[in-house]
Order: sequence, then C-alpha cells, then structure tokens
Amino acid sequence: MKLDTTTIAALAERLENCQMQQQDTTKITDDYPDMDWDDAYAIQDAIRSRKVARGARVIGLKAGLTSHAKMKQMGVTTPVFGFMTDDYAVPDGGECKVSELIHPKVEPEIAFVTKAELRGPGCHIGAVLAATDFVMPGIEVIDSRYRDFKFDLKSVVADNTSAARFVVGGQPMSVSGVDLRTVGIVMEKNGQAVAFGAGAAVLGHPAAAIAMLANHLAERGQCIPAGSLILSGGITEAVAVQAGDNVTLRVQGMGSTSIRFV
Ligand code: OOG
Ligand code: MG
Repeated sequence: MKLDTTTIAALAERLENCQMQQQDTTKITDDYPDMDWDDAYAIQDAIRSRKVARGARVIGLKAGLTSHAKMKQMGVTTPVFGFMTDDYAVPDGGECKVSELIHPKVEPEIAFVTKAELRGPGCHIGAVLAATDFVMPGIEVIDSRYRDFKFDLKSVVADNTSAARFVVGGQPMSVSGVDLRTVGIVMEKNGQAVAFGAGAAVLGHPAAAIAMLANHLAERGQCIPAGSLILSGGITEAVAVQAGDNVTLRVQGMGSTSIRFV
C-alpha cells in the first residue's frame, strides 16, 4: 500500500460523491500516480462500507474488462472486479433514470447465480459450473465517474469498475442446458440490433471470469458466497444511451431482458 488510510477515505468520499451528485472527475491516478492495486481495491472497499453504513445491501459481484472488445474500447489489458448493491437493481423491463447518472452506457452480459460457495485459489471453470444454480441474460449499465470515461486500471478499480445499474431476467437456465461458449447474444436499442456476440468473447468462456473473481477474492481471504448474482463482463463494446432509449438483450435459449431509460 502506498496511500494512508486518511487518503483512501478521502478518495472514496470523492468518488462516491461524484456518483451521488452526477458529477464527473479527473482520474485519481493523476493526483496519486504511485498508488498500487491494494490501494485501488481499498478505496473500492471504503466505498462499499460507506454504502452499507447507509443501509445498502451488497447483493452481487461483477467482473469487468473480460472481453477483448471491452479491453480495446477502454485501452486496458486486465480484468477488474467490483460489487453490486440492491439499489443498482432495476426490475426486468423497468425504468432507469438518466438524471441519476453521468453518461450511462449499456453492456450485454451473462449473469450467474450461485448455489454453493466458491473459494479460490485454484478455482476453475468446472468448479464454477458445479456451483452455478442458473445463468440468465443481464444488461449492465456502467457510468464511470471519470470524465469522458477516460481512466486507467487502478482508477477504475477504485471507482467500483463503473458499476451503476443492472437488469437481469429472461429465462434462467441450468448450465447443463447451454454451451456458454457458443451461446449467441443480440442487444437491441430502440428495436435496432446494436451489438452481437457469443459467450466465448468473455475469456474464452464466461465461467472463466467467475473463476478469476474467486481467485482474486482468495488473495484477500474472501470468497463468493452461495446465492451471489455475478455479472461476468461485457461481451461486446459498451453502447451509450440517453433518455427515451429502450434496450433489450436476447440470449439464445434464455429469452430476453430489457430496460428503459427515462
Ligand atoms: C469499466 C467496467 C467494465 C465490463 O463488463 O467490461 C465492465 C468500464 O468500462 O467503464 O463492467
Ligand atoms: Mg460490465
């Protein structure tokens, strides 16, 4: 760790205030170029503690920057991990208020729900599939608190990997009923297909993102609890949205989920 606890607390407050006041900011590595990965996750943890202290419940986790499309779009090379609270959840087909966000974008993802604890190190695709209750379509709404979505990896980790809202739904499916590498997805904005892909775009297999998350948490003495909802990462580039937009994600064999921006 390169930052002291006072600085970590101050940076968590700065980033969370940006989220709550819909204001963007410059990336924190501009001010603290020597901060390390532990500092970045410590800032994210401090944001999580602030939300929990205010009554939010952590209901899930996310992996991000798990596809080449996303890494290329954001100019980075390593996946990152974050958390989701209950107030990020939008009901299937429900509304998302753009006025509560800075510059939202949507991403097509496969969501996993676990039925058993997953603990690294050494977690692998097989262990993830054995611990998965079901998978379903998920649209993540990301909203970087950084100006023009410009960040580096440590800054985006501190900012809870741009997490803002998500919707899941459609037809939940057992992992034995689907090949998650070849499963096709189409994301539509206002009835027009804007992104297409297959599960393998995410680290060769979306379950690999969940395994990576379990191994990442193990380094911090943590695990993925049973009953977690986990977003495995955008399959394609993220697509900007504005008020009036209607977004639907169709996943082969798993129906669709949708969200309306108002
Ligand atoms: C970081 C979050 C990326 C994903 O699914 O790749 C992410 C960002 O692009 O702002 O959630
Ligand atoms: Mg995402």
